[in-house]
Amino acid sequence: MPEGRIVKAVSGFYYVADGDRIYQCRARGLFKKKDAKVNPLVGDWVVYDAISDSEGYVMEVGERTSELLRPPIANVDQAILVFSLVEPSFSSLLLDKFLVHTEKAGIDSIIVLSKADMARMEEVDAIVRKYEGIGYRVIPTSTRDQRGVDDVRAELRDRISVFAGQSGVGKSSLINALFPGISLQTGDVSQKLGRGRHTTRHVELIPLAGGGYVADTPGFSSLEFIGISELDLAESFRDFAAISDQCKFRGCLHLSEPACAVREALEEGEVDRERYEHYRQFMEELREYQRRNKSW
Ligand SMILES: Nc1nc2c(ncn2[C@@H]2O[C@H](COP(=O)(O)OP(=O)(O)OP(=O)(O)O)[C@@H](O)[C@H]2O)c(=O)[nH]1
Ligand SMILES: [Mg+2]
Ligand SMILES: [Zn+2]
Repeated sequence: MPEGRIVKAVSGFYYVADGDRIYQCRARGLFKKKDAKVNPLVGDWVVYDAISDSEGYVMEVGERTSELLRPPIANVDQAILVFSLVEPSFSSLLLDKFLVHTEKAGIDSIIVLSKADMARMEEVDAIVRKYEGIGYRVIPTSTRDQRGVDDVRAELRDRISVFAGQSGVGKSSLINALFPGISLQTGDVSQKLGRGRHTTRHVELIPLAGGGYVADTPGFSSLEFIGISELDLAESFRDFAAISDQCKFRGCLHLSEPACAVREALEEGEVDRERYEHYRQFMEELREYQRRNKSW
């Protein structure tokens, strides 16, 4: 049976690309992988059964190299985390949370700071310095004056990249600015709420003329710590993981353990205090999530 890749999923249909053809498929039955159900995701390689030259059934989902639940996508190489500087205003809390998920998934992240045309330079520089210090590539951009657009484009070549971020930050606008051949729908930000209007409704992988794919995704603003352990959380903070081998205890969670290198670095001002506060807050949220979802 032929194989292809799911490039779009909309209300129970999976759009499977095979060469130049797209097959609108339904899933046949349930998929099992190591006794767990798997739902097909955009980005999945699948075996499908064609029933005409445009329709078929997804029969089998292939092994994944990576998977994200939010946005739901498999087999991407990197995440372009789009965070606007204004409208909606920049949230380091949400950024730190996104980074937990991409680190856990083993996906590289590039931080894009959008709407730089509306922000003060000092504010932009401070965010760039902070996250570059942790080890991320940070690119301020604007689709109004085109700054940063070439730099982002250079990062996308021959790779599969997913654009993720809140509604209204300008993910679709940026993809349009990067590739003039693509014209995705964009929407304005509600003046009253300061939020986007959820213009993009589904995840879609778009092939790039020069090689590679980009996925536009719907915006979202909350993330739960599904499938993440306390140690995963600690390890997903790159800045902590880099020095945790100097903690006295293996598996140190950097909370109240003695001789903790992360807390010492915090006192020395070498670990960012806001990052550490977010870490503690996430640990609380994670524990709360686990309490609520305990299987008795
Ligand atoms: N000032 C300014 N506005 C921008 C920029 N990029 C996008 N916008 C505006 O931001 C609004 C939201 O843009 P979208 O591209 O629809 O945002 P999105 O992230 O795709 O939103 P969802 O699809 O809802 O998740 C639109 O009004 C854009 O014109 C920018 O660089 N500068
Ligand atoms: Mg959009
Ligand atoms: Zn520690």
